Amino acid sequence: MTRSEEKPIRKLKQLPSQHVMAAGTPMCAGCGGLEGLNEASDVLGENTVFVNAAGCMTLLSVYPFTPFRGSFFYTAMASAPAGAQGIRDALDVLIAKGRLPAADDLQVVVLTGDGSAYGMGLSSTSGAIERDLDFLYICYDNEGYGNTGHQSSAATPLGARTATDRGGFHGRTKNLFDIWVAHQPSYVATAVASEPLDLVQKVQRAKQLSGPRLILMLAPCPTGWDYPPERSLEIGKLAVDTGAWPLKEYVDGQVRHTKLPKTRLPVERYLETQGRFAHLFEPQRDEATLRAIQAKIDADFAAIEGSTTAPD
Ligand SMILES: Cc1ncc(C[n+]2csc(CCOP(=O)(O)OP(=O)(O)O)c2C)c(N)n1
Ligand code: SF4
Repeated sequence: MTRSEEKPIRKLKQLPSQHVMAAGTPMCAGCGGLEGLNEASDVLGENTVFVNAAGCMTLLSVYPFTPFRGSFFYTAMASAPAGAQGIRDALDVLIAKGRLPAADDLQVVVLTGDGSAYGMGLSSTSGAIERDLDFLYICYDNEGYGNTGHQSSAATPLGARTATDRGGFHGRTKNLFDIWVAHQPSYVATAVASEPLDLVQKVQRAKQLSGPRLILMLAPCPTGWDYPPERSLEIGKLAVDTGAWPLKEYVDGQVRHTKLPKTRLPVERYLETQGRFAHLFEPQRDEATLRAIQAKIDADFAAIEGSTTAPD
């Protein structure tokens, strides 16, 4: 279902010249998740209530300080979509009783890391989608339990060193995009802050729809991924250009790729930028793992060419 129409964002110049969120947060310098949230909140605007589960972004809004102009509601790690249900229901009741003008309605936006989105909160998310809850879920995916020291999560990629997999993660990485698509929600998209126009266009599309919607945002994380903070945007771009993070969206039952690399770079160009993959190169190359990472991307792209819609 579609909500009110806004002028489509075709250029970044259409966004406010200053971020809607205030500066000076306690997040790490160079946090890719924070940059993505800044871009998203410029589109969402002030009439937003963020429903957060414990993670790095919880520290954004610690009483009496907040960078948000709207509201922020903190829940337990497994329960953010249930918290969103309560808020959505309360808003609907107030509007139905005439105690809140419809024009003052709020977008209910769940904001969590991948630890919640892929794991601890997945049951709550699945139930919310099944109930057709009208909410947007923004997951900033730093591919680990960042706030507690970057333990492996269900989003951790093959070969990445984490606090719990010192020799590199060799489990199975969940595909959250496909898990959401299997629920047939209104909208699902991947994004990354280093592709800002693609990100804001997706947030705008999601904002104009109702029902369950996901923006799954890769969040380059200098602290957990072990690289200098000034490289976050470059690393986000390499994730897209090597195919490690394909940019796509699901809407009306179709998956569409919004930006395919013109010439896909070898994934090593992305891996070698981050200390979490250094053991794949030194003291000697781990050819088996490097080949497996590249083979997975090649297979994904072969499937893209075979079965999904390419960008306009
Ligand atoms: C039930 C529960 N278990 C563990 C914790 C401790 N904890 C707080 S933040 C966090 C990490 C969350 O990881 P993620 O969702 O990926 O977000 P990030 O920290 O990366 O932002 C954990 C495990 C908690 N708050 N609640
Ligand atoms: S640990 Fe990573 S995700 Fe968390 S605030 Fe720092 S850079 Fe951002």
